[in-house]
Amino acid sequence: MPSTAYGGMPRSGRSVYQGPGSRLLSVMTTHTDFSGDGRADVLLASPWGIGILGLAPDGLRSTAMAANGSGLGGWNLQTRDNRFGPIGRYGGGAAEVVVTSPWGLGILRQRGPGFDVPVMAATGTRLGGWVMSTTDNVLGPAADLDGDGRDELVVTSPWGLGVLARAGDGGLTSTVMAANGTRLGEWLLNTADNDVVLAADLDGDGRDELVVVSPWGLGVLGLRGDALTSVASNTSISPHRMIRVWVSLICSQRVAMRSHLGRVAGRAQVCGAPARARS
Ligand SMILES: [Ca+2]
Ligand SMILES: [Ca+2]
Repeated sequence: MPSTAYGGMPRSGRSVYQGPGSRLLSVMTTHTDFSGDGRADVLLASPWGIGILGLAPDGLRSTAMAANGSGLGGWNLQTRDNRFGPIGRYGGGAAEVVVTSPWGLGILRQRGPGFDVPVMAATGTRLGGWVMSTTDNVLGPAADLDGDGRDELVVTSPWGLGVLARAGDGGLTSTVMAANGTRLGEWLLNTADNDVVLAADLDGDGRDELVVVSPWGLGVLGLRGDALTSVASNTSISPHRMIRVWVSLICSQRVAMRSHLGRVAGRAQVCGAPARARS
């Protein structure tokens, strides 16, 4: 189980870590291997820029960094107004992170000691049928709903819910769209009070399901065919899996609360259970 605990300054000459203004970004998921070496990394943003820390025998070392103002494949990095997340394997390989700004959305990945943003879309762009807007879209979680080994991006807006996936041309396109008021199986979609709180493969079929909560209760949505639908839960999900999901849910909420507090005060102790349960 990867650890995201952070215990001090990286020992490189320059440091992306800038004390209380730094934000630890890689606490919401276990898939944080940005370099592709099979080991989890720590992603940080600070008033200086962004960086990735990897655990070496003598401590944490920065393996990639970029200063604010860098042009990352056309993306103007500015941690003052850039927001990061969710982290996912959108290309099916190493971890990548969605980055948003008032201008639009990109997918940021590590490239050697730096970063690039191979996918960008300005606010107002139509991705398939979904009109992407960083003004009112809520992004996440990342989930491999179709089981092809690549994560999709779940996005909600005042209109409804969409699923964005990498397209053949390398861009993003919507693979699922559902307006508020639509019945997804037995679940009545209303993004005004629905929250997608977790993605996990609850039934072990290799496809992630989405755990959705509302004032009414909790539902599980899965991609069946080309549509999201509520998954018959009690008969197909073993108690063992549900326990893992609940532990993950509780821990992800604890982590989310700390994330909203938004500060790494010298060290971060992170709940160890994965935010996305797989077995
Ligand atoms: Ca997928
Ligand atoms: Ca599944």
